[in-house]
Amino acid sequence: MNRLIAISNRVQAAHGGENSNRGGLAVALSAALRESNGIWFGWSGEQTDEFTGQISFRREAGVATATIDLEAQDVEEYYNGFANRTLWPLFHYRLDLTEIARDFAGGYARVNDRFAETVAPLIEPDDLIWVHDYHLMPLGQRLRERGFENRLGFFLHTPWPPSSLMVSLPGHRELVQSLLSYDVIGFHTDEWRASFIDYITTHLGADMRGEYAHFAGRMTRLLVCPIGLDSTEFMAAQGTPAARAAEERLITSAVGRQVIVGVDRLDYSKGLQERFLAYEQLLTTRPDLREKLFLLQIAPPSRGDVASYQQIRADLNSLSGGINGEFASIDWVPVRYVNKGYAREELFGIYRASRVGLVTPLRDGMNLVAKEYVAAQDPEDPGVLVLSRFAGASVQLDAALIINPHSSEDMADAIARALSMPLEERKERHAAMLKSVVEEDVRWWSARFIAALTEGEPNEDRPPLALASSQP
Ligand code: ADQ
Repeated sequence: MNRLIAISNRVQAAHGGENSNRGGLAVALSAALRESNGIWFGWSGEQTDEFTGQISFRREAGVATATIDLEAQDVEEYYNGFANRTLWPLFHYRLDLTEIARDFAGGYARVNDRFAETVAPLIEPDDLIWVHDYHLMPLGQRLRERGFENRLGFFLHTPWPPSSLMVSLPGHRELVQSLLSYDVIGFHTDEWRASFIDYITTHLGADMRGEYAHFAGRMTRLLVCPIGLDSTEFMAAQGTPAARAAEERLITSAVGRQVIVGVDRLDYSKGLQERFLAYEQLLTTRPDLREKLFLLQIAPPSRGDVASYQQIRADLNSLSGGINGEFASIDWVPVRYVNKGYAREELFGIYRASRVGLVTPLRDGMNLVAKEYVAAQDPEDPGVLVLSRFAGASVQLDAALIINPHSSEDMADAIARALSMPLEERKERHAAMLKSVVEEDVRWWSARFIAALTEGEPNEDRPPLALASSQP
């Protein structure tokens, strides 16, 4: 197999220590890279006074990494700015939180150039290059401009927004057009891919033939390829001392009460406020359930430099405080709200001890927590997953209780139903979901994407298409 060079904003090896708060990408990519003996290139997370392009090479958790430092202005404009304050909210359908600023766009272009310039000397002619996520959309084009004809793939970990939202972004045409420099673009679901196709056919005049977008003499394969869990590694936590200790600790402290668990990065896309409100609704309308359950919400802060994240933190503090103030008794706290991360084995134990897994984002590319919850259950006595229909995961995990997170009543009903679901139904639903989690795991995902990236013939061998008239 050709060597793989993965490029993403951050490089975080997948065996972080205690309290590591790793995104789904970190967990998934490390597994893919270890198998392909590749290099993972990205930002170190460190700042430097002046950009030098100096690369630090390391080996972390069996993965070769190559990282660069960025200037403070890069971090502010590209990362905190265009990535986290413009694209992230826009791609999660939150136009109300989307901040548009020319400095952000300028910083984004500059850092994508810096990435291209710095990674270029590492690239050999036969390398497959796999770029990840919304931080680095123009990188493929930047590499093409430097003469690289390698097979280039891009995977979008977030949703792709509807065209009516996308056009709110100044420079949207150039940005999307730059994506068509890749040979393969991967999406988690058909829905995100369909939105992308709608944009490129409507606004760029691209032409779809089967899975291929044809534009300006190039072809790009648009692949639906849902990311999976490293289920083998995650399920190996079963029976480890750390998993058992976490499970027992939670069960002991629950004193016979049912545990409803949520595990999320503290992010407005995850629907945490709505979740708390639904839980409040449940306690209000079902007084018989009070004292018989509690909600354990684990949500380590993320992107604390961005105001909207400070706001959500304040909102959740106030909501959880309000619910506890209203309903708690001397020996019952209805919401346990924990702002820290846990090691993978501990998370496994926490999921396993919980009768209900609440995964209720307002919008989520995939959501790996849903898959982790399923993987951690005891198949003989599994808990129930309550899952938002707006998470990409709901396509594969359709045996969950699928809810609309905007409706507190829907969600409260689903929690109540989950709590009283008969064992046979729980087992049936769980078995269907576990099959998908195990069969369509992270190895399946990366193998599918890499096969698509490897398979295609070089683009320059294809007859150029006369699309000039359909260009904007
Ligand atoms: P994220 O938005 O980060 O990823 P998600 O898929 O839910 O979301 O992954 C979160 C990961 O972080 C999970 O593996 C989870 O276990 C871990 N995590 C969360 N809270 C934790 C805690 N308290 N302690 C330890 N670990 C914790 C983006 C997209 C998603 C997409 C992934 C992968 O937004 O939609 O599923 O990329 O493509």
